[in-house]
Amino acid sequence: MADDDLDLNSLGDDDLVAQMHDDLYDGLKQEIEEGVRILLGRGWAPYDVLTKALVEGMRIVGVDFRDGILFVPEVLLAANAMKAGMTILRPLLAATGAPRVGRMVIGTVKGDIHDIGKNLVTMMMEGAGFEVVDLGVNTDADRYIAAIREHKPEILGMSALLTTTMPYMKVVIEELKTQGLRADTIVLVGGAPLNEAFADFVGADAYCRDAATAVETAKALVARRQGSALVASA
Ligand code: B1M
Repeated sequence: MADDDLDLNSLGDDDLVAQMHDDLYDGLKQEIEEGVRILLGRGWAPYDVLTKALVEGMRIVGVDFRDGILFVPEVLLAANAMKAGMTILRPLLAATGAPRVGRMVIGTVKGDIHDIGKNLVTMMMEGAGFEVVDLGVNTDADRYIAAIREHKPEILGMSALLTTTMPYMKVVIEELKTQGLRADTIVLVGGAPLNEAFADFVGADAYCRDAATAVETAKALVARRQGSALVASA
């Protein structure tokens, strides 16, 4: 047991999830790992553990960070605890046996080091059968372009969590055009401060509000492109 005072196993599902929100808030990595294992052991789907226990917990952290109740060091601990939980879930989300449907290069844009959402998108895309090349954080246009030339993905995914870094997506898309790569690359963008209007403004193909939407959008746009290619070659 990770906590001497509280046996997480003794809690019902709702209380356990509420406790996990508190533990994430307090950055208690071991407790989060234990909670994730308990929920999985009770037959919870990995996606439900992810969204109901971890993502919702991080949403609460975000509110208090915004309101000046939590500060960077505390939020970093919460992020580490969340990542520990995601590490347990990752192989389970990836092991769906889905046939390979395409490849995506993804990265958080230059100046931005938030990577939890991007990592979540990566996990879900892998689970849906996409091969994902993850460039990490603080990715400049040159690195995106080099990765596209090297890996020839159908999709480029960009993540930004800051209003100050999201405009950089336009820089990358303009560079794709300059280099003659835009027409062959589906560009998907996401991150908490974005919306559809912004995606239109920067010239992306679609805005994805969450990881599940990213998967659905990627599948639909890749299928549409493959359909057009078949028609063109007929
Ligand atoms: Co930062 N931070 N942070 N932070 N941080 C935010 C983003 C903020 C909204 C907090 C707040 O004020 N409420 C605020 C931004 C305000 C703004 O721009 N208007 C903020 C700030 C200000 C900062 C600093 C400037 C703080 C400082 O230093 N004074 C600093 C900036 C550092 C930098 O990047 N240069 C900073 C630092 C940090 C930490 C390092 C402490 C930590 C990051 C740790 C890490 O990622 N490894 C951190 C965190 C954790 C947050 C919050 C609390 C949580 C972000 C998160 O992980 N959410 C965040 C508050 C918030 O977002 N409400 C905040 C959970 C995650 C699952 O959601 O990332 O939205 P999200 O991803 C979703 C969707 O958006 C979508 O799918 C995901 C899954 O469903 N999605 C995509 C995301 N990317 C996608 C890409 C796609 C598709 C979908 O491509 C196809």
